[in-house]
Amino acid sequence: MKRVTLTQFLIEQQRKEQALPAQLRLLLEIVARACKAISFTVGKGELGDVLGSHGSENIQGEVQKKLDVIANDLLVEANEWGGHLGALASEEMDTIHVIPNRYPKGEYLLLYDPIDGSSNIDVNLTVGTIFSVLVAPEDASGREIGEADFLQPGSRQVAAGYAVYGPQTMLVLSVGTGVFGFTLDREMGAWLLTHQNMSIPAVSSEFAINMSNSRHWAPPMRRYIEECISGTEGPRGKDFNMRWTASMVADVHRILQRGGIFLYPWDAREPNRAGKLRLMYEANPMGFLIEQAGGAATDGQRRILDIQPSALHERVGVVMGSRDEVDLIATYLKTS
Ligand code: AHM
Ligand code: MG
Repeated sequence: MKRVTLTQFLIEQQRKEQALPAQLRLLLEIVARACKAISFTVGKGELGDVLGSHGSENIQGEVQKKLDVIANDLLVEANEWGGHLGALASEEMDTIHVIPNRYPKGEYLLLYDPIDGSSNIDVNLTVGTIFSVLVAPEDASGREIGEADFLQPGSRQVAAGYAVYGPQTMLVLSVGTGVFGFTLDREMGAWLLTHQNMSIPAVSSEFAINMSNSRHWAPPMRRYIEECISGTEGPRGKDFNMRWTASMVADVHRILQRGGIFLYPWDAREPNRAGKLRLMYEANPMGFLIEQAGGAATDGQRRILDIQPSALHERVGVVMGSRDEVDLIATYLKTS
């Protein structure tokens, strides 16, 4: 069977009426190439001496794994020479990385979480890379990009996606015209379109949450999960299933295909109603994909993509997936 490659797909998007700009196409190809390199590195595991701790901490006080650092460096190296970026930002870097003067610069801003689900690395379970693309504000042309230029709501993303390093490596991408999945053909080294127009069923009966945090949740969140667990006996009148992989990429990837809801809500341990996950590197790109696939994404109160960020590494509560379930939780939170 002859399949469409990622390059063909992107060129076709470029030729459409709402054309994908050529510079953005090149940027996405470079990100995809870096994800290919990360996939091979992840796949080597112990043989490549890439497992274990790097012995450093990131700005959020989390211990960095060797692979967090390797994947971050691969993305920086792959992207900084291309000529289409003004700067990039990463969950694993304290502040933004402005493209050095020895390279040409462009109007795009790239944000990413190089290895999402880091706690899975050393036990050979699924991890991924998440990325988001913004355009630098118009008044930034001719001056150096600053952190403030990145603080744009997720609705301004022009592209977002993730690579999932599971039994197969896949790239799932949206440029605002739906969600498309590409599987890495390891022999050819090519991304081939395998998942057209991915869409989330509105109704579902599967949830993903770290139940060990339940004592810290807000009461409406506890109510929602308790009602799911009470099955046919409870007010929902049906049985629910639970999955938690501790890798947002893997959980969202499942939900994009068979529906369900992913929750990492704000809990009482976090001040200012901030959750665990990062707005700019995790919630925004995944929220963009989920909406593009017909689902919904909120922090419980606000649409994720409407949130005006106030800091690069800002954290946020996350509720995303099948629209009906997200709406129900929003109702519980409003009436509490
Ligand atoms: P990471 O980017 O440092 O890996 O953290 C994000 C991950 C998500 O992928 C996942 O949903 C969550 O953290 C798991 O957290 P927990 O270990 O608290 O269940
Ligand atoms: Mg992450």
